[in-house]
Parts: sequence; C-alpha cells; structure tokens
Amino acid sequence: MKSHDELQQTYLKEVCILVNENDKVLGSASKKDCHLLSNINGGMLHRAFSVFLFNSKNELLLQQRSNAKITFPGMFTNTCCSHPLSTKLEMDEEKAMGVKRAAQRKLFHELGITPDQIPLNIFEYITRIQYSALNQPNDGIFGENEIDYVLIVKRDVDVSLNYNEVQSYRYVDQEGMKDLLAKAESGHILLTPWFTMICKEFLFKWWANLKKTTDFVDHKNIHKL
Ligand code: DMA
Ligand code: MN
Repeated sequence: MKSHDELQQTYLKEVCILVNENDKVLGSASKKDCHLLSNINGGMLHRAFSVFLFNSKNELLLQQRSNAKITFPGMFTNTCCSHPLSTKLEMDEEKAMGVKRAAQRKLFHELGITPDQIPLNIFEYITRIQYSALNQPNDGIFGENEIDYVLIVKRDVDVSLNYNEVQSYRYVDQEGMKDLLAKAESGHILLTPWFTMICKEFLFKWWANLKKTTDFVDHKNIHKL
C-alpha cells in the first residue's frame, strides 16, 4: 500500500477537541484518533469548522483538495475546513472566537489568505451541523464524525495555494454550483459528503440572502444531517 504523504502524516498528531452531541467539551484526542472509524463507531465526536467565503460578485470560493490529503483526496469542497485545536485560544467559545481563530489560521495555511485580509470580526458564525461520513475512497480506516461550525465570510481576497493541501480553486455562482452538483450526481466529479449535504440543506437559502445572513443565525440548535 502506498504510504501517506509525510507532511499530512505529521498533522495526524494535531490535538483536536472532543465534544458530546450538545457540543460540550469532553477532552481532547489526536487528529488521527478522532478520524479512526474504530473510535467513531464507539461514538467519538470532535469539533470542526467549515468556511464559505463569497466575493463581492456573490461567488463562492471552492477548493479541490490535494491528492496528498489522507481523507477525501482530490474532492471539490467549500472554501476551507479543518478543526480548532485543543488550546486555550482555539477553545474559546465566547462568540465562537476559537473556531474563528482556527479558520483564520487554516485559510492562510491552505489558501495563503493572509489574516489581515480576513480579521476575526468578519467571520459570521451561522450555525452548527453534526454529520458523519466514511472516508472516500473508503479505506476502512478513516472517517469523519463532527460538530461543524459554519462560518460565512464576505470578502475579496488574494489566494496563493499550498499545493500540499489544495490542488486548485475556483469561484462559482449559484448556477455554476448547480452544474457542479449535477456533475457530482452523474459521477463526473467528486464533492465531499459534508459539502454536498450542506448544499442540499442550506447553502442556496443562505446564498439567495447574503445581505441578511443574520436571519439564518441559529446558535441553539445543532442540525443533524
Ligand atoms: C475537516 O477538514 C473538517 C471538516 C468540516 C470536514 P479537513 O479534512 O480539510 O481538515 P484538515 O485540513 O485539518 O486536514
Ligand atoms: Mn474531522
């Protein structure tokens, strides 16, 4: 079996935040342990975030994950996803500042978007989603089981790819997104499971009302997809 990318393997040592189904912190575990199906099947759940960045033309920034990623390689997905780490700063729950800090960190790491372009106060925490998925292609080893904070950002940014993380990016309008969903349905491209679920359930409602995203803020419920 081909061994995984060395750099991506080092990230498996990152320490993520374990939560229960109400998003109460239970402790911490390595990124590797959080994503092992053997743990997920035992109920292990961790905290994550998903950024949806729109430019001033109301286009959504999508990325295609690199082939080096251990989970969901090569798949198209929303702007940026990752995990807040088990540190004081990234566990800060006040105004979801912890996940916003993590999002700022990873937007720079994956897409080269510098923090000065995306100050923490422009991240809009919309709601939380809980979902699980098997890795694709299914390796029988890894999967996802997360409470995912959805963050919307409206900003024109300069992108400079980290090719170990991301192989390509593009902006799409709503029609372009519908085309991609159709292409994914017919097997011509691959979209990540969480992005597909969020698209079907929420994305177009938010997109049609980007000037009033506050209408969609729900910090009480955790939506199970
Ligand atoms: C994990 O994203 C988070 C979600 C919402 C699926 P990821 O696999 O891109 O994380 P990382 O970039 O840290 O490997
Ligand atoms: Mn995860």
